[in-house]
Amino acid sequence: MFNARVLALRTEGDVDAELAHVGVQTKGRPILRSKAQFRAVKLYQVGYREANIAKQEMLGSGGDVATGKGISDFTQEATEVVILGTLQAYRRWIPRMKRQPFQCRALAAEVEEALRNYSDQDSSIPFPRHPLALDHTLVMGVVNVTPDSFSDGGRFLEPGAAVAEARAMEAAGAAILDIGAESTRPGSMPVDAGEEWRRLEPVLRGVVEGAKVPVSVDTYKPEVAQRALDLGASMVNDVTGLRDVAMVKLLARTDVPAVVMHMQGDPRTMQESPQYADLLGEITAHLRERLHAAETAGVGRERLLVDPGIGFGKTVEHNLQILSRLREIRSLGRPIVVGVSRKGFIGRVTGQATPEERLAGSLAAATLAAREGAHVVRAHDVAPTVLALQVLDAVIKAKPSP
Ligand code: HH2
Repeated sequence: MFNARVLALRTEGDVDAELAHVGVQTKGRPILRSKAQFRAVKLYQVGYREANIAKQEMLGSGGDVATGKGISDFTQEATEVVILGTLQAYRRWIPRMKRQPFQCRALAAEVEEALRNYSDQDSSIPFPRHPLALDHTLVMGVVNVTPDSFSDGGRFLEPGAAVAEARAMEAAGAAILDIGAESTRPGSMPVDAGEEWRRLEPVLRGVVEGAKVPVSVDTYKPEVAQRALDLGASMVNDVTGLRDVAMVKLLARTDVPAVVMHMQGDPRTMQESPQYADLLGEITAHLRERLHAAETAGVGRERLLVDPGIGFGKTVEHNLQILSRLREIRSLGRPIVVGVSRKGFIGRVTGQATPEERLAGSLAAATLAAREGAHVVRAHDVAPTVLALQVLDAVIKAKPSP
C-alpha cells in the first residue's frame, strides 16, 4: 500500500513544507509551488475577440477558459468567462495576454490584480492615530443605543449602561467599538438625524473618553457622522455603502477609515423578496463601483473596508452562500468586515427564535467567516467571539510540521 491521501494545501507555506518533506531542492520549489495552487477567475462582459484569445492563450499556458457557446463561432458578442488554471499557468498567460490587441491587456491586468489581492494576507486599517494591524481576526463590538434594534434594542438607551457595555467589550478584547443609534433591522423605520444624534451623543462622549480602541459610528447620515467625528469617533460604518454623496464628501475632507456595506433596497422593505441573478458577482460589482466612486471623490482606497451585508436584502440561502464563498470578495483587495452576530438566518438554521439564544450559531458563523477571509467580525457577544477567533487564528497560523 502507498497510503494515498489528498493534501489540503491552503497556503504557500503548506505547499513548501510538503515539497521540502519530499526532498525537493529549495531552488526547484517555486516552480512546483505555482503548480500546486489552482485558481478559477470569473470575468463579465468579455467581448468575443478577447474571450477567444484568452482561451487560445490559456490552452497554450496549461489551463483553459470556459466561455458562452456562441463565442467560438462569433454568434455571440460578449460573454461571461471562467478562467481555469494553476498559478503557473496564469504566470505564463498574463504576459502573453498583455501582448495581444483589443482589451486583452486590460483584462489580463485585472486578472493579475484579483489574483494578487486574493492571496495577499496581512494589511492594516489606517486609523489616523494608531493603525490596526490585520495580523489576526479583529472583533468589532456592537452597542446599539436604540429602542428597537433586533437583538439589544432598549438595553443601552440609558447612556451609563451603554458606556459600561462598551468598556466591558473593550476589556474582553474588542479591537473596535461600533456605536449605532438607528436600527436597520428588516422592517425598521428610519429616524431623523436630530433624534439619532440625541441618542448617540451622550454615549459616544462617554465611550470615546478614555477609550483605548478606535470608536466607529454606525450611521449613513453625513450630518450624524460629522458630529460623531468631531466628538472623537474615528471610523464611519455606513450600511448604505456611501449612497449619500455628502457622506463621500465628508470622508474626503477627513482621514478616517470607513466600512462600505452592500445592501439591496432599504431596511424598510429589503427582506420582502430579495433577488439576485448572480449573488457574489452582484455584490462584488456593487462594492467595486462604490470603492471607485469614493476614490474618484478623493477618499483613498486604503481607508475603505468592504462588507457583503449579511441580512441586508438577502434570503437565508443568500446569507449562507455569501459565507461559504466569502473569500471571493478578497479579490477587491480591501479588508472584509462581516456581521453575523445573532442574525435571523442563524435562528432559521437552528430553530432559535430569539436573538439571545443564538450565541453558539453566531460563534460558528463568525469563525467560519474568519476562516473564509473576513478580517473584522462585528459581534454583540465580544468575550466568547474573541476566544473562538483566538482558536481559529491559532489554526490558521499553525506551522506545517514534519
Ligand atoms: N449589521 C447591522 C448593523 N450594522 N454594519 C455592518 N458593517 N455590517 C453588518 O452586518 C451590520 C452593520 C445589524 O445589526 P445590529 O446593529 O445589531 O441591529 P440593528 O440594525 O437592529 O440595530
